[in-house]
Amino acid sequence: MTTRRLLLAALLIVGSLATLGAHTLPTTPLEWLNPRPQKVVTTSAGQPLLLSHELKWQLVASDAAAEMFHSVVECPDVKWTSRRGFKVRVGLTGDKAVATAQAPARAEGYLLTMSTDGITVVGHDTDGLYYGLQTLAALLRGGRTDQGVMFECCQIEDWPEIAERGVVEGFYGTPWSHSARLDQMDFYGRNKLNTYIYGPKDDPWHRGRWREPYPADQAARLGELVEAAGRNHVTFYWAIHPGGDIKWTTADRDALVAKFEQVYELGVRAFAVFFDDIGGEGARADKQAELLNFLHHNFVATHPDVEPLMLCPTEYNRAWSNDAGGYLRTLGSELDSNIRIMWTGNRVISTIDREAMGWINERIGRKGFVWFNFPVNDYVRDHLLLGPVYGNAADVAGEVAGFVSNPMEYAQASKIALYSIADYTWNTDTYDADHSWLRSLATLLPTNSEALRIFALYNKDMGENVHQFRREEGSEIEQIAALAIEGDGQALDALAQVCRALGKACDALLADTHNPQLIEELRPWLVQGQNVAAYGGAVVEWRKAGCQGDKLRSEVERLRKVIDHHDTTPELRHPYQTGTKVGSKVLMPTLDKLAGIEK
Ligand code: 14T
Repeated sequence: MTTRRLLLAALLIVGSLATLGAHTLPTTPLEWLNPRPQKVVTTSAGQPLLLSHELKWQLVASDAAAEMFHSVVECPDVKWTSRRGFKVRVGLTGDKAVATAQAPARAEGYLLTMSTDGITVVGHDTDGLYYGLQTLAALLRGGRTDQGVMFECCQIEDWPEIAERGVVEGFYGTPWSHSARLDQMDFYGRNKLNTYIYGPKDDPWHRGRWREPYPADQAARLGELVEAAGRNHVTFYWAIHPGGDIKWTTADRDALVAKFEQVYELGVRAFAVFFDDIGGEGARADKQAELLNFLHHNFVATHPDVEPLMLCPTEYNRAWSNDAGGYLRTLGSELDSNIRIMWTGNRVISTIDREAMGWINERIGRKGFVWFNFPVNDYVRDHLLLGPVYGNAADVAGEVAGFVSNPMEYAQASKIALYSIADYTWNTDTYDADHSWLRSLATLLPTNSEALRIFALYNKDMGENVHQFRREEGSEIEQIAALAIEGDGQALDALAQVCRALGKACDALLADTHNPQLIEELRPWLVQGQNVAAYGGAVVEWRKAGCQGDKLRSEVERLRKVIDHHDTTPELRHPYQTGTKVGSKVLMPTLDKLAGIEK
């Protein structure tokens, strides 16, 4: 290598390693808010004010608003008074408590002002008030100090860009546990997600045994879940998947209504019918439309508190639709206009843009309801999908009826993406995927956010798959990798450093106790991360020794076998997990190339 090239190499390496660590986390509670609000004006010029513990607060609110306030905003250190205190005014636009203050006139909108004179939270509607209080709660949590609460004087005007935002538990594999779901509901409330669609493929009473009522214990849990959803202003949709064996008879139709009635009795007020991944008789558009219209007239319309129906069609993405067959246009013209239709985009797994929505909306005569198949990993179960949520367009809010994400069977790990789904669906036009991702990691695991970030860098892409959906992974080490393969010593050192950082991150995460459930979910991949790190260290050592030394070589081969063994042997794997891959896009191929191992 010439001196110039060496210099260039050194610069590239320093640059790449710097971008590895180049991330700016917010410094103020306002900047930590998720989703990011539409409009924030600060009026204390970056100077936070202190509300000392000595100060007495006075809540000015109707009974209903006061109750909502206390259920959302914990104020453990606050002393309350009924007169002449620091005023916290809470109410809907037009309420006496908030005088002339007005929330933005949009569904779920709110206004929050914080100043030395007091705090005012105004909702355009009760959901808006709830979200205003969630924002206040986050600011108070973030500003808590020993002396009192620090806050910046500010005015926030906020509303969501997409009306229905959330999650469809719609994956194959082990359904989420009851406690995981309860925990999700709180997470949705805090992050302003308002929709949860219950449709795990492997709940027998959702799909295979859809005609049978839930047994008592399962029914009781469903009831608890609906209640938790309500507390968090989340609409709980219960989905049924009858298409596998449905006969278009009155008997089956009545069985469906009976099942809806049972679930209604448990508190469910929103229903969906899924016809995905089926063929044959169940897949007929005219029959599906007839059934849904029947349910609309004979169930939804007769229960005034039930939401419009939701349908997941059999042709739920463009690649699978047979335009000449007219399936989608039949649904479009025959389905009652109140019924929503789900759509995954141009393919089963795809990101959404205006063009994709234009295509479907024209066919179904309404705005499609997006079923976003990320971070679901049921088609690539050897991979975790912990990377940023990117690729959905900034200008689709007006073209979709709703936007829900299908997650991984790992409820905690899925929150990395769901945090950003909340951010994107609320503030679609200014969403910043990378920044949202960093905030997400730090919020999920404040005790070890940097370790989680480093680990996640090697758990983004899903590898080759039938859906041809890929994610960026490892671009920050690509230059180092190329130079190392050319034999550059500094690049080899840099690669060893990358591996050490990965190994340390896995060690730290395995020892973390902040979120044991998360660590349990990640465990097989954390152990594999340690294996990859050790292998990388040995490979570099062997290369730096000029590929000499039997002991170094046999260590390389031994450590490579450890990775293979861990990947292919189900000692430390979750049920249905097919393998354990880490760093499969760049890191492992690079190490294998350096080791002269063909995979
Ligand atoms: F209904 C849909 F919108 C949908 O996406 N259905 C399934 C879903 O349950 C699953 O989690 C997701 C990701 O694997 O994709 C759909 O399932 C498939 C897709 C296929 F292309 C199952 C088999 C396939 F061949």
